[in-house]
Amino acid sequence: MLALVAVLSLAACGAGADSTENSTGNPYGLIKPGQLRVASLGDAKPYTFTDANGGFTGFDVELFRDVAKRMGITDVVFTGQDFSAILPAVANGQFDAGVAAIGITDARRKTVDFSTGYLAGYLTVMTKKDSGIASADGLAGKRLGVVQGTLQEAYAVKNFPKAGLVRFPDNNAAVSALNRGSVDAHFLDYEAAKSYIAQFSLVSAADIPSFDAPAGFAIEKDNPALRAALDKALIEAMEDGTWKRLYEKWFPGSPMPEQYLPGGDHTGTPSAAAG
Ligand code: SNW
Repeated sequence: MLALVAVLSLAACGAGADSTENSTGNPYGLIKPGQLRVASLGDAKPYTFTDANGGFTGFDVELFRDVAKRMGITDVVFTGQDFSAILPAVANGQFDAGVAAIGITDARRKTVDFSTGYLAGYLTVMTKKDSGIASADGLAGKRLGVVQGTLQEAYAVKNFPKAGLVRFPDNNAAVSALNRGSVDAHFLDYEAAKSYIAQFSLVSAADIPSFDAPAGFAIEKDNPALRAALDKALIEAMEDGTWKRLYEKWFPGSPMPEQYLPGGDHTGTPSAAAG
């Protein structure tokens, strides 16, 4: 009897030690324990882009690194993809996360899960000063660039039926086409547009609210531990003012959605911010 008790307690110890090791070794089920592999974009300044040295930076990149650090992870590896490749690559487990101002929608939720939202803003129709396009109505009969797989593409298909859509793999290709006149306008995220507008003396013809699709970090489906850890860290970053500091650094002068500021309802539905 004593011997049996001894064997049982040894077995229990063994099992306990194993499961402790598993849960501390890779609690978030990452491809490589202790490392976050992220699919991102090299040309969506100031959200996610590569600097002169080829390193990834921008609001989303710095926010994600901050969130990862709160989870105890400093080894974060960003890889540039075409936008249309990011969600499929996350869905099939090639990356631990997708980070690129990716709006949370029900359609996308069919293939991936998302963290809570961390950014809500506008979709911008960007054009040349002399294009004659002064509003979304002016797009009738014009060629409009969109990046494949974006909300802009879906919005344009639905709402700009008279525009001729030209699909591009990335913003840089679309902006070159705009600058050389092979498209009349390009439809992209507001802050990225602001950056190209400053660089190439372009103008905005329309800013369309996209508050119903706040950006979130995309992760593979059915990984509640990773999702909960990202949400906890994101909410901490909002509450202690880190989100605000990064927002002011990367989007100077842009209105700030209140729910992401300290004391805000961090997981509430975003709405347009006052001034
Ligand atoms: O829906 C918006 C959100 O409100 C915020 O303004 C950040 O951008 C969005 O998530 C839309 N972003 C596009 C998309 O999700 C394009 C992303 C990209 O070009 N990187 O399709």
